[in-house]
Amino acid sequence: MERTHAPASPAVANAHRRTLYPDNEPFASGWLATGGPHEIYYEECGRPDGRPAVILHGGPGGAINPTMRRFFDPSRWRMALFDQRGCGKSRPNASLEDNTTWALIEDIERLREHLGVEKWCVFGGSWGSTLALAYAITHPERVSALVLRGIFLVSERELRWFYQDGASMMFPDAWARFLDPIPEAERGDLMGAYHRRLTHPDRRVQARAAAAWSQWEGDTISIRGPEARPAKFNEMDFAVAFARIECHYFANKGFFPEDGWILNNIARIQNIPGWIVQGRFDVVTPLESAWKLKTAWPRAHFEVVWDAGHASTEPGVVDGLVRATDKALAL
Ligand code: STX
Repeated sequence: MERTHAPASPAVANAHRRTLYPDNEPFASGWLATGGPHEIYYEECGRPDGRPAVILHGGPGGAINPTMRRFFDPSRWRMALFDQRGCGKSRPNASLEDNTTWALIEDIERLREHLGVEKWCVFGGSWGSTLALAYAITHPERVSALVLRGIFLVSERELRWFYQDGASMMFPDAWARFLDPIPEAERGDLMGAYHRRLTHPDRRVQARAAAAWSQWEGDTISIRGPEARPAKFNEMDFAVAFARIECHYFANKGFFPEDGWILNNIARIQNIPGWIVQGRFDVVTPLESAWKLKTAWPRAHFEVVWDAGHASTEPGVVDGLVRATDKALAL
């Protein structure tokens, strides 16, 4: 196993770390029809004749943002980014209709065909890693490499850790805010209690639950803790789509046919080159899942960042991911 060097302080470590590529603007964007109720917003960034990559955001329900264009060298890659069903600029907003992992995988294929790409590097963190793995397992011939961060397998164990009992012990302050909208009598099944509220016909009930749900994730995402909650988790439009879609997917256990489906089918991606970058102190998607993945997929490079939590912008995580996308160019 590779570890990033652990010097006396993050400041010393950061002096040796790669940083994001410069900000860049899409050279194309649009909405892709799905044949059903959803239209998918996508962007193409970098170089039109560059090496193809697709960037999958987290959540689910999290949406793309301009920082996500900066993990690949824009002078060498052709990046495709899209907002998954119901979130970001995809339409209709916050819709749970026909919104499943398998529908998202079909959207990736639809976008690939629309862009005339044969095979691409698939990049994703957190839920983006889940979706990348599920896509690669179902369409291995379309994947040239996988670059993954904050590995999330949507197992019952991970969901219980983050939404019922586990992470609560490390963030009792943030956890108290997560519990607040739910009466004591319903706290034995927080996922169920939140699901009822997030699918409630009264938008005010949805909004209150969505704010608390989203803030819980924002408070736990960075190694710097609740004080570093990113501003978007406080924005109501973001929070409602994020919370409704996440809870819908997790109440349905990711729509996987069985717990452990990704690891049970890992043989399908044995020959795909991969990079896994994982924060040691990731509380949202603890290291155990990345460890299980790299054990089952020995071909993948595995890097644990000693001073990082879950966020893609933790300096050591950026460093690992940027080095990985550079290496993927040499394939
Ligand atoms: N959700 C994990 C996840 O995929 C349980 C995720 N966490 N935060 C994000 O995604 C965003 C950064 C996209 C908001």
